[in-house]
Amino acid sequence: MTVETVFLNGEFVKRKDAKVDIEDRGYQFGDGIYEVIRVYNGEVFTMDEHMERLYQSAEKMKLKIPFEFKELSSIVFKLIEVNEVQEGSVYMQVSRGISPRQHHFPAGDVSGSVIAYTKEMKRPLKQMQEGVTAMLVEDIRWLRCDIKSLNLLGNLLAKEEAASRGHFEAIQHRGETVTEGSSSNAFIVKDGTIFTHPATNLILNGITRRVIKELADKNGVPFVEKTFTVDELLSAEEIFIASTTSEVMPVVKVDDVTIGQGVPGSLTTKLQELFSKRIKEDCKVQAV
Ligand code: DCS
Repeated sequence: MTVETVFLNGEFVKRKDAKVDIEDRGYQFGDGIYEVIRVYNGEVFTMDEHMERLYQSAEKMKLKIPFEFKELSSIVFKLIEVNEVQEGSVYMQVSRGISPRQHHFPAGDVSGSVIAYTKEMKRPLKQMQEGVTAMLVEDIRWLRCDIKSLNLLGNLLAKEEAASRGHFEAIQHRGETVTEGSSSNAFIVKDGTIFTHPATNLILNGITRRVIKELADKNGVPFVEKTFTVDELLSAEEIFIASTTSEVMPVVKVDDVTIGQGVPGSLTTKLQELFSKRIKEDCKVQAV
């Protein structure tokens, strides 16, 4: 097996040689941003959308990414090439850099730290076919969930609570309103219409969510960005979650409540097919 190459602050190095400073603000404060990008058949899926969101997150955090869009994109392409990734993902992170620990931002000459690495990963086909279970968890996160920030403690606590009880995902809610999963967006189907939380500061506007909206619009499936309640979730005809790694993932049970017939719903299955077709078109892979 080849030794994995990673990108660290301007250099391609072997993973074992990639060392991070203890006063990196990403490490100390979670003061940074990240993206997870999917690779199918050696090709990057929705690359520009992910890169654009990274720069948008940076702007919202007043963080300067020390590379131009094109430079950073070519770093991602090079990593995939040297590590010969066929099916996998790229993780990319930018922190506010290294400076003596202090809460306020360092002076302008401190450059952001950029890291990126690749990972082999199969599509979760079995779970996509059978569906997964989820647990409802109160959303205790901050009010800027639109920023893909390294600060994920709220998400981690939610996921841990769900995972420790054997669930695939935590579906979070602020009071009566369902927001999103701990690492995914959440959708319900009601009277043949897909509902999902609008892209406000309370959720991350997922790239997968945007692809699903585009596919729904193109194929005459009603798609409405409108909040829904916990009760509406539990009485939905279908539920699915979506993310870069989970794609379109049916949820067949929430807590003790079986959703629909307890199997992936027909609209969810249709969206999975459309999504697979889109992957095939963009990355030249076989559809499932
Ligand atoms: N909401 C949250 C809180 C997320 O963390 C993610 C993805 C999404 C929604 C879905 O966004 P994408 O469709 O753009 O992936 N989280 C990434 C993560 O942390 N691991 O995998 C995906």
